[in-house]
Amino acid sequence: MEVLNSSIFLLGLCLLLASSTISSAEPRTQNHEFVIQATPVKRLCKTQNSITVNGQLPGPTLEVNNGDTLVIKVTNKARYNVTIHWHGIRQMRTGWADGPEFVTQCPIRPGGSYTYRFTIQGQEGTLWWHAHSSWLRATVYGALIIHPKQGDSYPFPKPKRETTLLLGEWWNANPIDVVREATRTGAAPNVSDAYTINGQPGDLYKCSSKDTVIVPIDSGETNLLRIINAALNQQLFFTVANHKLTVVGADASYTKPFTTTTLMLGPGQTTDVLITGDQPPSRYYMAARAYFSAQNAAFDNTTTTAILEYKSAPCSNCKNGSSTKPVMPPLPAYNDTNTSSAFTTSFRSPRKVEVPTEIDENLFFTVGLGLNNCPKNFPSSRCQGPNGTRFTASMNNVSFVLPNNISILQAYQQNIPGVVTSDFPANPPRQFDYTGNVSQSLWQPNSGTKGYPLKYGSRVQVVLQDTSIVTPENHPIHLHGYDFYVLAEGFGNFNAKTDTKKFNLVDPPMRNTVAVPVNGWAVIRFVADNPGAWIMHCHLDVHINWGLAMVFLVDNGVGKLQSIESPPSDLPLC
Ligand SMILES: *[C@@H]1O[C@H](CO)[C@@H](O)[C@H](O)[C@H]1NC(C)=O
Ligand SMILES: *[C@@H]1O[C@H](CO)[C@@H](O)[C@H](O)[C@H]1NC(C)=O
Ligand SMILES: *[C@@H]1O[C@H](CO)[C@@H](O)[C@H](O)[C@H]1NC(C)=O
Ligand SMILES: *[C@@H]1O[C@H](CO)[C@@H](O)[C@H](O)[C@H]1NC(C)=O
Ligand SMILES: *[C@@H]1O[C@H](CO)[C@@H](O)[C@H](O)[C@H]1NC(C)=O
Ligand SMILES: *[C@@H]1O[C@H](CO)[C@@H](O)[C@H](O)[C@H]1NC(C)=O
Ligand SMILES: *[C@@H]1O[C@H](CO)[C@@H](O)[C@H](O)[C@H]1NC(C)=O
Ligand SMILES: *[C@@H]1O[C@H](CO)[C@@H](O)[C@H](O)[C@H]1NC(C)=O
Ligand SMILES: *[C@@H]1O[C@H](CO)[C@@H](O)[C@H](O)[C@H]1NC(C)=O
Ligand SMILES: *[C@@H]1O[C@H](CO)[C@@H](O)[C@H](O)[C@H]1NC(C)=O
Ligand SMILES: [Cu+2]
Repeated sequence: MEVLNSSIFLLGLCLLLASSTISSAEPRTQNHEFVIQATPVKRLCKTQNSITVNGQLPGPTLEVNNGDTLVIKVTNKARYNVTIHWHGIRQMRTGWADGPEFVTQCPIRPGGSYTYRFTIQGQEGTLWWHAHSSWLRATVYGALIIHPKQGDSYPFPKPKRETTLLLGEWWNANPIDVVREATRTGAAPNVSDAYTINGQPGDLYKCSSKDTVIVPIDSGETNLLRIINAALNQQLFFTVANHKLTVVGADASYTKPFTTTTLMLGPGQTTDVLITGDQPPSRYYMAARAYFSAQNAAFDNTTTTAILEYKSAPCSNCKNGSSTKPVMPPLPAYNDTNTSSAFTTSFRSPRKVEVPTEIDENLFFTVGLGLNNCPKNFPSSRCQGPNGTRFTASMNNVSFVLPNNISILQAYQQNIPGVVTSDFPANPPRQFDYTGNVSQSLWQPNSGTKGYPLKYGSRVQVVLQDTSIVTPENHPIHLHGYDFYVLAEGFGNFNAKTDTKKFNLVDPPMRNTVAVPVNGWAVIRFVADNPGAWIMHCHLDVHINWGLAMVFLVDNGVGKLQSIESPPSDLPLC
């Protein structure tokens, strides 16, 4: 009896082991629950009722393998409409799970829920998720880490440790009140009170020392840092005292490794770097602060820090407050465009890639701000922008307006008229010296909900050109549903004759968000192989509010595998 039992037990164990080996190599499905809820959060000496996921700030980290499927049930127990966007996930044929409110779905209303289902296809590296509704992403965000398929490895030596660093932005006020106030007054919104690393401002701010994030390292080991700019409205420089950083990936695409001391990330961008414990065991600050390229505008000029701490540092975990003061790194000047540009032009794909060389759609989009004169029926309290105007922004002189009673994707798929028109201009309606002193007669854009139609499989090039209307500025432009190659970037007006020669058609980097240089341009290419309605927008939330966005309407190809899936039955309706 005993013998029989144990042999059955052994047999069972073998089966269990066999099945777990098999299943671990197969793609898996992960189920998660996200509860959106108000949670008391104490920062900078004050407690605020912040909107969080599951009471956490930042929210939970999702860790998957390439090929896995995520099923995330989002329940809204907050008092605001909400949606969640899985930033950088291609969402092949699953556009209904992309998340931007009124673009691919109506919001999940208070008390409602929606289950996002999607599969990771051919992506590896660091992405993140965030609310895509008003300014909720100030506190509703988290990391989405995609490991290689089970059994596959990184294209660099396996790091000893991996640490994710989410750079965020914190307001002492309720961020929704801040954006609502700006929408009412027409002025620029109040700037933030702090930047954060993994939700913590760090010890250069008041009441923050004891919660400063500690990143451990051992002498001699090489670790991977996954850095994500989740700030709402600010490009950030990031550096670590006395340590070099070797960039190996960005936006969940690997890059040809290069070494630098300073990173610049626009909101939405991620950068993976290797760091080696090759300095005397001690404590070193990791610091981030603004790269600010606009003129005559307020910005948050504070600095957030975490501490890189050698395990063998003298008294590394003294509880009596006598630990050695960390070494502070120098940071570039706030307006150091040279450092930003030196960094963003260093990216290459690891090897030769297949860039589309023939182009079906050659598009030229201006991106920039504007000022609307005060409408006649508005009191002056609603026109508190420069000289009694209201701030606005546009692409190709169209300031983007979201529908409020249906999503663009539903309207597009079901041919419901009067929601989105297919007449977004392929070129600016007027050509002018985009980076010069632009006549004020050009400063007021039109507004509308215009999409640019793309045939399935078309090869698309977009020149993104900053304008100096109101102020030149670096704009982090993010495209949903696609990764794209960045062929070139430069300053001044894009010149097709001379600048086309600078295109990297060999090993350009692949990204989902490109930092269009201040007073300059960037050129991207992608193949429209994912049907749906995909928003392309500036990832400074203040600029989205002002209308710096447009949508691509990509039609279905031939057959099921080239067509968008049917909408899920629980898709929130308006
Ligand atoms: C914005 O800042 C102004 C000036 O400090 C302040 O009076 C106002 O209350 C702030 N608005 C919000 C929503 O916090
Ligand atoms: C940040 O800005 C404030 C107010 O605009 C100014 O008083 C302060 O000196 C600035 N700090 C730094 C470090 O630049
Ligand atoms: C703090 O603790 C460390 C050891 O953990 C000790 O070396 C040091 O003298 C202590 N400092 C004070 C001020 O007590
Ligand atoms: C950057 O700011 C400094 C002063 O804050 C100024 O002297 C310098 O001209 C600025 N540089 C650029 C490129 O705008
Ligand atoms: C930035 O680069 C330009 C062109 O290379 C150079 O002329 C300028 O002096 C640099 N500015 C700074 C502040 O380094
Ligand atoms: C505001 O008006 C003043 C005086 O008319 C002018 O110098 C300035 O350029 C204007 N600013 C903007 C942003 O229109
Ligand atoms: C949605 O709103 C638009 C503009 O306000 C209106 O024209 C349209 O009829 C509305 N559609 C539905 C389905 O209610
Ligand atoms: C820009 O142009 C306007 C009118 O065209 C002129 O009044 C203003 O002085 C110019 N500004 C600069 C900085 O050249
Ligand atoms: C944008 O369109 C408006 C309205 O037609 C016009 O007044 C303005 O000059 C245009 N601006 C540009 C940059 O095309
Ligand atoms: C919430 O979403 C509904 C559509 O589902 C919309 O009618 C309503 O205006 C939204 N509320 C706010 C405050 O935006
Ligand atoms: Cu912008």
